[in-house]
Amino acid sequence: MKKLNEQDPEIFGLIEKETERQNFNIELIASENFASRAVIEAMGSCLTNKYAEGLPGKRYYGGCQYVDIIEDLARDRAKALYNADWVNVQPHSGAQANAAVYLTFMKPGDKLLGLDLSHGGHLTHGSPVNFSGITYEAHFYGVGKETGRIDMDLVRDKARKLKPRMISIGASAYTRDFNYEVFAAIADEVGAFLWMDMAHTAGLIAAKLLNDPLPYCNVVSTTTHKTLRGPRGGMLLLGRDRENTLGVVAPKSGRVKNWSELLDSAVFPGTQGGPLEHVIAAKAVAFGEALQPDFITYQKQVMENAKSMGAKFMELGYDLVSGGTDNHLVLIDLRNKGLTGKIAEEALERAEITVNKNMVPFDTQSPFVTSGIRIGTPAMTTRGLGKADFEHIVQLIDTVLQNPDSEDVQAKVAGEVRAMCERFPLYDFVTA
Ligand code: DSN
Repeated sequence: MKKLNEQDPEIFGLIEKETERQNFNIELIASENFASRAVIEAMGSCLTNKYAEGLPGKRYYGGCQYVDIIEDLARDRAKALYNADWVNVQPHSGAQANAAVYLTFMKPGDKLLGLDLSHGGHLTHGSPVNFSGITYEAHFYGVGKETGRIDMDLVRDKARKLKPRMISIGASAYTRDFNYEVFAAIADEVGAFLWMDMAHTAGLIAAKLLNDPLPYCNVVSTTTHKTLRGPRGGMLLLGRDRENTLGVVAPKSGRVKNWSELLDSAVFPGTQGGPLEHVIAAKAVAFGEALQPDFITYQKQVMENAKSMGAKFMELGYDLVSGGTDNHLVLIDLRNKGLTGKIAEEALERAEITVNKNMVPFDTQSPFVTSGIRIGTPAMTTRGLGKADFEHIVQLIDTVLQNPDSEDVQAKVAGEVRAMCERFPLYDFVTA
């Protein structure tokens, strides 16, 4: 980044600081990861200059011969990764992918049934402060108080009562797998569309370590930067097997269009303008990486690390929502430790350990304070940490949380964090 340093030392200096932060913090935000150098190089390319509204072979601009090939490669690799019938790699983010889902399957005022945000759901699944909750009539299912797991009887009862137009699955703070077969049976019974937002678990699903939603859902959306370890962005997918029981008539022509056409139009021109071809190239690179055998090894390690971390936390008396994990994260209810999520997040940050405060089911605190923290393994597993390292991290976290006001403890732990990060080098190229 020599040129950037010469031309704009202010921005360069801040990127340098952020690189340093990423290199020497223990990064445990469950939705974050470290993209490879190849992915970052593709994102930093001249493809950012190109307008390419439309799809490969059907663009509104000339000069698209190379971005067409790149976008086709991204689509083909994604299809191979998920055994999908169709994908759209243009959504700028997960929220944009989800906007296209709504535009395709719902009309304003239609009913949605999704997982409650405070039980692990996502803002775009009907929260009243999000376009999804503002535009559609959102209703929620949640987890059982005792089990911490989604209560499928509750989902069925609510679905029967409400007759929603769409049922959403997917979460940002849920530690168990989903039973898509049961969700699909409920959706079929009440005549609802079924949508899975697999943003958090896309990498684990690609590695076939979690159940596959594609055969059961009418549509699947995702981000590409979490467990999937690509660039920041979104994607939509259709499976091969799901029989679509409800037809959609295109608003203008009156012609019954197939789902892929409707979803493509919902992305562009429905909700977006020009696609980010530099990010699409980086998605293609990341999907290429995910098709390699070592990606499965990585995802297995992500899961094993999360399980070990969860077991260690429980050994130290922490209360894990649902009593453990099937995926890449643990959700800790800190009430038995007399702490809030806010206090824990801030104390850990001073010790160079990054987590996020998180609502836990049936939380008694506000979203700005919360009773929990969410901790994920994808990023530090990318750096090469294994089971024993994660158990050591739990010890460090416990040391900080036992003394959340002690600057001495935080400084001592920060020293250990730095030593650990030095053993697992990350980026030396971003500002080199
Ligand atoms: N913000 C993401 C997360 O942290 O889970 C979801 O979009």
